[in-house]
Amino acid sequence: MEALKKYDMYINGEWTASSDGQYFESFNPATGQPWCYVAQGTSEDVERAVKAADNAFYNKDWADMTYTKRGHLLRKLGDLLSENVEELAEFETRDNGKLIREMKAQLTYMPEFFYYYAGLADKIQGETLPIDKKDMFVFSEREPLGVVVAITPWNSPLYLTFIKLAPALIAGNTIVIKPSEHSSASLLEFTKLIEKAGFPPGVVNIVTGFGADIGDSLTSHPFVSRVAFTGGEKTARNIVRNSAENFAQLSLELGGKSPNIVFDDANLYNAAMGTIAGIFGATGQSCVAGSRLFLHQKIYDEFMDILVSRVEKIKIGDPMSADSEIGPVATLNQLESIERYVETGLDEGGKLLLGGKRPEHMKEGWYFEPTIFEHTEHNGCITKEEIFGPVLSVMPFSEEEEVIKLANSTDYGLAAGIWTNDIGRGHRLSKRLRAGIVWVNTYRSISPIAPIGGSKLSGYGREGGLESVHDYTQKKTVWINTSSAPMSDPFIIR
Ligand code: TXE
Repeated sequence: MEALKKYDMYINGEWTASSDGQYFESFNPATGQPWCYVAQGTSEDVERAVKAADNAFYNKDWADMTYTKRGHLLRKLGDLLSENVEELAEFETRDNGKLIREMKAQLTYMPEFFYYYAGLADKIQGETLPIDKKDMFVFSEREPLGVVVAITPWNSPLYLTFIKLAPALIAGNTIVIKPSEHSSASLLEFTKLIEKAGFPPGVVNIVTGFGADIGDSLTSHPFVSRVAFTGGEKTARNIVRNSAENFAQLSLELGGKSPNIVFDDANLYNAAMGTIAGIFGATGQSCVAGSRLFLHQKIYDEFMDILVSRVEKIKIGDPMSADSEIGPVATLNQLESIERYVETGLDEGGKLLLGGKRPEHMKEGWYFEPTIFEHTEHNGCITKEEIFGPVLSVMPFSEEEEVIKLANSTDYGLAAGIWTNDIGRGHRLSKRLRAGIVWVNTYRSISPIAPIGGSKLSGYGREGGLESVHDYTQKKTVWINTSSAPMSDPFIIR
């Protein structure tokens, strides 16, 4: 049998094993079999990585680098990414089961994140202040925070790294990235491009391993100024608690239970495609998954015919095949959790219209059929909790006010979809829905220019867009006394 590929970590510009030389297996969800080994980081490795990032932050090779030059570096990284889309797509598909067609499309677009932030490099500027004191010249400038920690989940390892990495670096920070133990390989492959682009050693460090082993030492480390986290609620609570130790600033991008609302005047075909994109794209393992579908009762039957007839034709298969439309879920744990939710949905009296089980023709690997539940009321666990799998809950409504209330009756606040041809209604609802992202007549659209993030149990902070760069900086205010006159009374404020 062929030996499994082995990945080391990347600390201070060097590839390194963990301090105790341990590796763990990473699985291919399409086969359920291990396909590579990844270095199992320890607290000592965290210490090495954070110290390397801290040193690099003060080292002149990075600290004195002009913003323009940092922009060139980031652009170069974007170019290298463009040249390596095919290979990186394959690594991510093998490691987390995401469709190769989606990965190629995603990674073909991803260089835009680097180009966008590279373009902002020389616009990270301060202001002169119209100060109300005589003989004082006062200005502010934006400076980097220091060492940033990025913690990413398994569902979109590269994208969710890029959206943190690009603004953090362009602002002049250094970074330690901890990818998910379930999907570290694509980032480690991408790290070879970071190396090639020529970032000084220690500016980007990757520590791999289990969150339970190294998460605390990473997020509570006194040298860490900011933690950018995407993942689950339980981990987020832990990170918030740890921030009481080092007062690290946080951005938390957690899950959702996002509503997709279809009105009777909508283009039903597009709305059905948007519904499928929302809940069955990425096998439903998306923070913005449109897992609650609210259908106006006038078009309920017509819409369901369109939806169901397309979902029945969805091709479940090997994610490496270009024609597969649903691949496996990323972990066995996640698959079993989805199965438990389906059981609960049935126990609660939901009507299972489609799916609800592992597909018979895919015996190997962690596959699950696209699943649709119909509910007459918006209550019960599966209409409230994030399932993070291909499970859709459908509910009818008849009035605008009613659906706003239903859509907002969730502990989450990440995303929402509205399908209507009434432009006024589109605007009205966008305002009233409690969600950080609202899509009208589209779903799952992304861009580096448009921030993402949520409220309530979906977390806080935004990623992407201009403000994201500002989040990776802090303002410094500088006062210059332009007068040479003798100082007056030193015991009063000036
Ligand atoms: O996330 P975890 P899990 C949701 C989704 C899913 C649930 C749990 O509902 O079912 O969260 O997923 C690292 N300190 N989302 O358990 O554990 C971990 O190693 C520091 C939504 O996989 O939070 C990984 O790198 N870090 C979400 C990262 O946190 C720790 C995407 C995420 O893993 C840690 C994923 C600790 N104590 C899950 N423990 C989205 N917003 O897209 C773990 N980690």
